[in-house]
Amino acid sequence: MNLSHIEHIGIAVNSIEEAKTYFEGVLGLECYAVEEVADQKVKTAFFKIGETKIELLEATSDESPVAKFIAKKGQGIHHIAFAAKDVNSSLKEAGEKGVQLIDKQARKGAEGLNIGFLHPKSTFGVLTEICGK
Ligand code: CMX
Repeated sequence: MNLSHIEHIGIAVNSIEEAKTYFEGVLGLECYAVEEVADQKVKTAFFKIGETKIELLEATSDESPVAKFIAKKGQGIHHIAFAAKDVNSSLKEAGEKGVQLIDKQARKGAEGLNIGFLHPKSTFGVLTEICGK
């Protein structure tokens, strides 16, 4: 699939403001962007460490996948995102290899990146995002 690195780890939280006290105040990571992704019904906050980002996810609606996740499992790691050179061809390859796709085609996510998800039922319980420019 031509993946280069872990682009980000998504963490579902009840409140970005509350969670910042740990990620900024204790870990010392700087929040460099806060962005609402209406399509995904989430507000996001980004922190960078090396090549990898931490993406805090706060639901903006009860219908948000993040609200459903927290209701079921509580706060915690929601997804892992891998950087790909070409998101659409990576999704196609995963589908051809039998992985259940949530997205057959990339859509626009936070930071203007192309994103597509693989279903956790076929990725050993880890919601997996493929993302790239
Ligand atoms: N990680 C692992 N498992 C998950 C999961 C997650 N993040 N979210 C849901 N599941 C599991 C549930 O626990 C449930 O398992 P069981 O059947 O064993 O109980 C199953 O998947 C179905 O869950 P559900 O609550 O009924 O939710 P849906 O089927 O309606 O949706 C999913 C699940 C993954 C298809 C949906 O959340 C989705 O499309 N996610 C991709 C988009 C997304 O998460 N966007 C937010 C982040 C966007 C961003 O980073 O910008």
